[in-house]
Amino acid sequence: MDKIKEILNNSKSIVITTHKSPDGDAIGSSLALYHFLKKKGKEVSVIVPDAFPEFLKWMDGSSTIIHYDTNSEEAEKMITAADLIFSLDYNGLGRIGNLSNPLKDASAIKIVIDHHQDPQEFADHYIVDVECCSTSQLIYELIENLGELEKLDKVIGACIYCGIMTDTGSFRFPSTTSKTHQIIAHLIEIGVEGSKIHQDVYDNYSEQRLRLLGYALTEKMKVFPMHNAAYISLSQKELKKFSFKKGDTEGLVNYLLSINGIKFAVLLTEKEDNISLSFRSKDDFHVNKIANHHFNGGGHIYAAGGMLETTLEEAIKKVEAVIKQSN
Ligand SMILES: [Mn+2]
Repeated sequence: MDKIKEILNNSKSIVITTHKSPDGDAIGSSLALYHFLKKKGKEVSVIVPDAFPEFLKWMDGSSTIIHYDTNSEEAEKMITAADLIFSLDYNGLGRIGNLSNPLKDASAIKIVIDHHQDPQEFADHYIVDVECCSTSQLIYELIENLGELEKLDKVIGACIYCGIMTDTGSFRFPSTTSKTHQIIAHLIEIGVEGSKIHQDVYDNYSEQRLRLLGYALTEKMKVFPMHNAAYISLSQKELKKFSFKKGDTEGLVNYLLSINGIKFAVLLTEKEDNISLSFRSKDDFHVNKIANHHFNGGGHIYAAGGMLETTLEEAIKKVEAVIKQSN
């Protein structure tokens, strides 16, 4: 912490980066750190590899975020000029797409703050806690350990709340600890409106998104009670039928785990040129290794992702084979 303090004191121009398809924790932790560093008088910018969902745009500062895929020139200028770069909520350069190129070349000091397993070596300093529920909680703890909790205000608090809420499935995943609840309690004490944030994130489905959910559960869910597993697959054609927008399938895979006895859940989504897979599990069933061994991916013990460069049909076959052999 002394080292981090020293680095922060010596830095003027700071860039915060996070992973592709940024989620609530990625944007929440990035903007929380952004506002905190701004309060400390730093020049700060947040750079993301690509777009993030509409339901995160209520967060203060979200409109200042630079998107690398559509504004690489500006992003590269910031990265070259930075003396400190934070990597939040990702454990390897493979998670940030082409943004890895300018990052690799940057002369700035690099600090990773993350809760994913097996961080790769691409930074100078690591604040990694794989037991921690979210990177947003790690940002709170960073501010706490720096002895600067007095700088924590409603704006920073709302970003942290959002990150913790989304990464813990609204405070119910096993990674939710008493410390998590103590942090949330503190955020509520300083005026963060939890129920408002929950509404902003979860109660803003389009009609089409809710219909897509209904269709996926009624028509596309396959359950394997003998293997405690279930999956849903969605083709491009089906997604288009429901006017799919980024983020519309977020959380869909979790519904499968609400079936009695189901411990292993998979969502397969056909993208433009590959199949994206999302895995969830509980109890003694761990998905990070499965994602890694069979699906070119990885992640957390109970939540992971993968990618196959095959047809949707072949990907479904592979998932069924893995389901049948793994439990
Ligand atoms: Mn996270």
